[in-house]
Amino acid sequence: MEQIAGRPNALTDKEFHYCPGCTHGIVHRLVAEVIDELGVQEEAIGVAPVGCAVLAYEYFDVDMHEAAHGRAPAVATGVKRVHPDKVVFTYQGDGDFASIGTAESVHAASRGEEITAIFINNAIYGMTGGQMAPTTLEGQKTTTSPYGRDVDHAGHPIKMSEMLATLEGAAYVARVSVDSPKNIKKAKKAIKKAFEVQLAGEGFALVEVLSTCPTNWGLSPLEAIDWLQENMLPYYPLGEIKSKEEDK
Ligand SMILES: Cc1ncc(C[n+]2csc(CCOP(=O)(O)OP(=O)(O)O)c2C)c(N)n1
Ligand code: SF4
Repeated sequence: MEQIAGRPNALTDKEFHYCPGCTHGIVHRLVAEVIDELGVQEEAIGVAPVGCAVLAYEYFDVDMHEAAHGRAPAVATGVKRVHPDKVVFTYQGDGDFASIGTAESVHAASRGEEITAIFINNAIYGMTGGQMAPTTLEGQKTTTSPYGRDVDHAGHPIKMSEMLATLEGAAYVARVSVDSPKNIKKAKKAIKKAFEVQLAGEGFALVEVLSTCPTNWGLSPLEAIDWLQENMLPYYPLGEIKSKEEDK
C-alpha cells in the first residue's frame, strides 16, 4: 500500500519530551518536512537554543550545534560564513530570541546574515517555570507578574517581527500560528519560503510562530489554543510582514 503520511526523514525516531498540547512538536515537524521537500537534509545545520527546545539537536536528523542562551544567531552567523554552501537555521523561543538574545537577533538581521530563524512566541518563559517574557501580553499573569503584566512597569510586549522587518538586511519576515490545520498549512508555507530565501542568498529570513505553553499558562491543551486565538492573534497579526519578492 502507498504510504501518504509518515515521519519526515529530517526528524530522528526520538520521542519529543514536550508537554501534552505544546506546539513545539508541530513546528519541529514543519521544519523537518520543509528540509525534506527542499532536499537539503545533508546540507542543513541547525542551531539549538536554551529553553524547552534545548534538545532540538536530538530531534532534527541534521547536523546540529547547541548555542548558549540567546546566542544562536551569532553561532549561526559563524557557521554560515565558514560554510556558505550549507543551509543554516536557528530554532529559538521568545526568551532566547527576544530577551537575552535581542542583540544577536537584531544584529544578525541587520547584517543580512543568510540564515533562517524560527522564532517560537509562546508569550512566556517555558522551561524555567513561566516567567514574564518580552512577548508576554498586557495583563497576562506569569510567575513574575502575578497580577498581570503592567506595561507602565514592564513595558509593552515587543513585536519582534515588525521591529526586525525595518532592518535592511531582513529579506523575509512572516508571523504565523499553529492553532488550526489551516494556519499550520500557512506556517509551513512561510517556513519553506524562509529557507528558499536563504537558498537564493537574499538575506536574513525570520518566521515567528505563535505557539502554546499549556503548562505555564495553567490551561488544558484545548483551552490553550482558545487562549492563543483570543489573546495572541489580536496583538500579533499574522501574515508576511516583509518579502523582497513583493517589492519587485
Ligand atoms: C545565560 C543564561 N541565563 C538564563 C538561563 C535560564 N533559562 C533557561 S531557558 C530560559 C527561558 C526560556 O524561555 P524561551 O526562550 O521563551 O523558551 P521556551 O522554554 O518557552 O520554549 C532561561 C531564562 C540560562 N540557561 N542561561
Ligand atoms: S513548558 Fe511550555 S513550552 Fe515547555 S514543553 Fe511544556 S508546554 Fe511546551
